[in-house]
Amino acid sequence: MISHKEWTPVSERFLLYRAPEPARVESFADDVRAGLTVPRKHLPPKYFYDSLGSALFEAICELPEYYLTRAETEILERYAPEMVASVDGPIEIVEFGSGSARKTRLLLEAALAAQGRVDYHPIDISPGALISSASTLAAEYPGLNVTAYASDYVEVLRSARLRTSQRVLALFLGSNIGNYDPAASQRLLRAMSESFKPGDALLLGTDLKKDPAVLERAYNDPTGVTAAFNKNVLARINRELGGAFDLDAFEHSARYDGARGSVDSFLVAQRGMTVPIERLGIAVGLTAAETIHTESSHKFDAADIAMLAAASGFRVERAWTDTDARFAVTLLVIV
Ligand code: AVJ
Repeated sequence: MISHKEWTPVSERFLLYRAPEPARVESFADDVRAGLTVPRKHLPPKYFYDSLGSALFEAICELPEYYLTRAETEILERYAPEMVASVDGPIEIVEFGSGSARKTRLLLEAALAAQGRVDYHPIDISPGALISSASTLAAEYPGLNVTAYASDYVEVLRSARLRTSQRVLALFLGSNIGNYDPAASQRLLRAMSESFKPGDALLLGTDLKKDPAVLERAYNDPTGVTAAFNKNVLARINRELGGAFDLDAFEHSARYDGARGSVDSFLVAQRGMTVPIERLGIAVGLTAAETIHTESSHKFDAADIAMLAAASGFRVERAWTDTDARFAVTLLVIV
């Protein structure tokens, strides 16, 4: 049953879907309870992105150490028209994790140049970031028709809300896929290949495997922006769930694990403590040096990408990299 309260016509060419607030608070509460009441504590990285967390991530993208965004932007600046031309149009664009949409513009402009009008469906967990970027884009490009979804990706894919009729070019940029472990990334891409049609395409942005020192530097900036981003998930538990975390009692840690191929981020308790979380009716006990795993950022090579594609209903059509081969954008087509 689709409730009309979930849809807001923000402007003439911008329609917004918002997952109901109680459901969103509930799933945050459930995931925090599930992650902090087990021996190996963990929190899902999607909860970094409230409006402060999204702003901190934007700041991360400006860090000299965090080369990912610049490398991907370089690729799109050079190849966006070629990418769009690689798919039989007319296309509509579905974007998973649109964020500030700076890179998306390059693809939207290429599609608008090719066909004049474009339906654009951004999906993002952060309503604030989504609304501000989608309304800017709708105002700026008269040929753009925006239907935005403030929701979890899988929820949108599994529901009947996302309706596409033309050839779909889906975008999953920024190495956001890196936050999923191999089994979960296969499930997510499988959900995409099953929601769209054979011949529809996905542009997948992936950070590439490289010197571990370079990878670790990207997640351990000396200005402490990444540490603040990581700790923001605890700040969110304090704000939204009545938690009592002392953020100063945690240290940010990020290490490359070569066997897993991921930079794994943790919050490390600097002393033993008991932290009540009022709205959950629990108190979380941590020992000195105990860790909370907050994020894994998987890194890829061409074989990893080919394997992921084959396991989830896609084939690799083409790939583009930046001049230093740090990052890849791969065009996958649904078979
Ligand atoms: C947005 C998930 C791609 O893993 O590189 C940046 C998030 N975390 N610095 C990443 C992030 C710490 C980022 N992704």
